[in-house]
Amino acid sequence: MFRAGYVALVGKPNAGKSSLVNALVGEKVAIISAKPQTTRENILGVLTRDDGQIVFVDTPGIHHTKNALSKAMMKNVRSAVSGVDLVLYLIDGTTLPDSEEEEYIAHLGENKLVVRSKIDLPKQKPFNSDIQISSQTGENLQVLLEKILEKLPQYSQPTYIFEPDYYTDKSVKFLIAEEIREKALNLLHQEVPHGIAVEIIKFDEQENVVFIDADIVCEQERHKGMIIGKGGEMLKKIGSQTRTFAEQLLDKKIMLKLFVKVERDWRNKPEKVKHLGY
Ligand SMILES: Nc1nc2c(ncn2[C@@H]2O[C@H](COP(=O)(O)OP(=O)(O)O)[C@@H](O)[C@H]2O)c(=O)[nH]1
Ligand SMILES: [Mg+2]
Repeated sequence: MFRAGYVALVGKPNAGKSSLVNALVGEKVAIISAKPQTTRENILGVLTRDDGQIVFVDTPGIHHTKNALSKAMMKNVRSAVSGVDLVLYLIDGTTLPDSEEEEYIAHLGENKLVVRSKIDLPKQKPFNSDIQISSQTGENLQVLLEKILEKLPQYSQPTYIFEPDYYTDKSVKFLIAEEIREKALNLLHQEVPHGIAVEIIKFDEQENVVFIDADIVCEQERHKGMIIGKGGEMLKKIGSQTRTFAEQLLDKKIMLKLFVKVERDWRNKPEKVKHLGY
């Protein structure tokens, strides 16, 4: 028997959704950071096995701020949840669900699994869940996959939603832009990271080398200074860490040039949010 279907991952920012998708798919489709609201749009990660195919939909976290970027992100969450076969609701095991979350979970109905995440961490809090996992150690991930498959539509023969070797709906350009954003998020401190977007402005793939130019868009002149860093050190670090990922992804030499651009208050401007792809 073959099973195939769509599974959305929902939960608060930082619950570990993107880490879980990457761990289950076995490829890095979504960037990870300790800063909330890292994931901005829905990302598909596809796992294909002999007995089934699971299409994971990683979503931005559920949150309540009101700028144009947040609104676009929440719209992405709602659209992911409607029309999937199963929802995984993730809760960081070191926290307790609040009343809004409880209500949201109840409202999801039958086709859901409540997943306690990060069980490798000490100081776990008591709450009910269907399964407990750690993306870091891999604990219970195989059991989770079995539980997911059980809940997906059945077919008498292999019925693929996507080609078996396909693992994400995102382009190489998107994955590299996101990698730049992840490196910036993880290397920069303070208030800068939330206001960052990355736009690939040149992607020229030759036989042995790929030339990539990208803009890191920030909201203020002083943020620009922080992203560039003293003597260009910060920008250099972001670039070299991204290059390692891109070279593995494309199996070619990467010539990466990063620029920093100020777009005042872009997160409050719907047209800018849209232009930047969110
Ligand atoms: N210890 C531990 N940390 C985790 C685990 N899963 C995710 N994290 C961390 O939690 C933070 C948020 O993870 P992320 O996957 O980006 O969460 P998302 O916002 O729900 O997508 C990151 O710092 C991750 O490294 C886990 O299983 N164990
Ligand atoms: Mg995420």
